[in-house]
Amino acid sequence: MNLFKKIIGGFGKTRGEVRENLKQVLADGVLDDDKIDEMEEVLISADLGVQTTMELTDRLRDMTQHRDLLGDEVITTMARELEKMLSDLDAGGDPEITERPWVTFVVGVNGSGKTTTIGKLANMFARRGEKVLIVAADTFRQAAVEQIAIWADRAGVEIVRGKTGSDPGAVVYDGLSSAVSRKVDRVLVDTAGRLHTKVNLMKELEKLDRVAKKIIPNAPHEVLLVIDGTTGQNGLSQAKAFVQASGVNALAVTKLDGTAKGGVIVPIGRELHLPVRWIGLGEGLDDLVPFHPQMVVRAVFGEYDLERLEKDVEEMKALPNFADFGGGDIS
Ligand SMILES: Nc1nc2c(ncn2[C@@H]2O[C@H](COP(=O)(O)OP(=O)(O)OP(=O)(O)O)[C@@H](O)[C@H]2O)c(=O)[nH]1
Ligand SMILES: [Mg+2]
Repeated sequence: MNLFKKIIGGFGKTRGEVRENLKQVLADGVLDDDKIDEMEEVLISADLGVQTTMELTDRLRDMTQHRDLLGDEVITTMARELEKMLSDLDAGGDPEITERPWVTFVVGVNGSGKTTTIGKLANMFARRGEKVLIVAADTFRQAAVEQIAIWADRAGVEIVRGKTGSDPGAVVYDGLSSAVSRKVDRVLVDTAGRLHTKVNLMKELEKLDRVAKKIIPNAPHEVLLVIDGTTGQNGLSQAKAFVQASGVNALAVTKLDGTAKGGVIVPIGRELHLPVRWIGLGEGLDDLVPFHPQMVVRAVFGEYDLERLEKDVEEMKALPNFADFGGGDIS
């Protein structure tokens, strides 16, 4: 499916709420200070963040000094300004791999979507033809190893696991040793959910780091913090604390499909000063896409008739020569 269409669909809840509310605010007359105040409320309730919202509405206020802005034009102008404000954010997706095996630790608070994200990443890398190994270092929870094994199976990749209750350090040691001998391209290490306030558990991450370096001196190449996008501003402050307490150097934000507050991706991107590599837009194997700030802004604020888009795509798929297009990017 087309990436952009996927993002439009994934941000459907946020988009529905934000566009509908903005349209109500802007229903009649030119943009004035009262309307700008109401717009602020809409944007803040979509979790765009106070700072970004204020910067954005200041720009709109400046513009109204020079000319009248009306209805949809306000939304389009605002979206364009927001795109500009986000243009300095790092692009998402995969960093350039400078070594193989490339080791990624996946960390975060309980239930944020670590295991699911690993499944989706493993699938994506495997489809690209890379040799992927999952290391199941979440030995804490009973069902955790079985859960990650199911994802490994779905993605068709190999897994190294330890018994429930066994030492995660030992699993990482075995996993990375095996990755080296099997000459894999990627290692994805699943870790137990933890709060940044739990000193012992944070120390455990440091230990995993030390163990990994014994086998591969540059490992982990990436420490990916998975943030639950439905937890809004709370999730953001939690993430800040997590980043300070550990060696996180990349972010993934999940469950953006399940919330009307998907605007949170903006303050996460701007305030954590780390690249948002991936966004999760569903529970399926394919529901992970690279973060592209401009695409997200357009998906939330742009004018699209999704139903119409779907229908057209279905009709095109039914055409006899559709296979010639490879069934790919048509929308
Ligand atoms: N809608 C939606 N659900 C998601 C997404 N990512 C994960 N989930 C769901 O969130 C729940 C928790 O996901 P897990 O991957 O088990 O989270 P975790 O961080 O590994 O959890 P712990 O190992 O217990 O800390 C599951 O029900 C997932 O299906 C997403 O992008 N969208
Ligand atoms: Mg998990």
